[in-house]
Amino acid sequence: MEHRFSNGRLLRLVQGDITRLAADAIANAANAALAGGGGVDGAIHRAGGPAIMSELDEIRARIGRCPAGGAVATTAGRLPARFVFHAVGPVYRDGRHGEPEALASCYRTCLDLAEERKLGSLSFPAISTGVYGYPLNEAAEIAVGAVAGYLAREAVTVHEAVFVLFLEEAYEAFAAALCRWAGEQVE
Ligand code: AR6
Repeated sequence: MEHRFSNGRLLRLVQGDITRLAADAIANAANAALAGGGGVDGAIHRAGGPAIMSELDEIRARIGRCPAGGAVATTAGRLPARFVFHAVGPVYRDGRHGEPEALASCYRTCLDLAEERKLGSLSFPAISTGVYGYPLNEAAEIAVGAVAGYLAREAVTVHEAVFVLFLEEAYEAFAAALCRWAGEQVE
């Protein structure tokens, strides 16, 4: 499924493994310690190789932890991309502890990192919807709202953003959120 904005930018949804899809940058669902882990984080480090962790070691030595809502950039190693943006999603409690703002900020920070590097394409997993327990429908609404709102602006260098959803239920939730978002826009 895809949505083309009136400024020509494209938002796509794909079901699959984010490490297999080429993009200028791939977003990762990381943790505040930038220490690697399971889920999509494990898959990205496995496929990208040790160069990613050695760059994260340097970043950690410089800045310590990365707060929820933030992201840091590294090489993509062997992945079919130039950069990985390690975004730290919020751990879901009840949605009233800043989780929606932190989740939206993850996506926007990655888009800012892409803009700073003048990149054309960026792929995202469904941040926080695995181990961090964010309810899928709420997370989809926030993710689609943040990325679509960003792409709809004029003069962004990112011409294509792709949500790569591992599970069918995640794909369905994001597709429903994108339909709703598109239906609410008056172009
Ligand atoms: N490609 C795309 N999406 C994937 C892949 C893949 N290869 N593998 C899993 N997913 P999670 P979180 C989906 O748990 O909730 C890690 O240990 C998965 O189905 O990876 O943000 C980190 O180090 C789910 O929808 O990330 C942190 O400690 C989504 O990716 C913690 O987990 C996110 O699930 C972060 O938790």
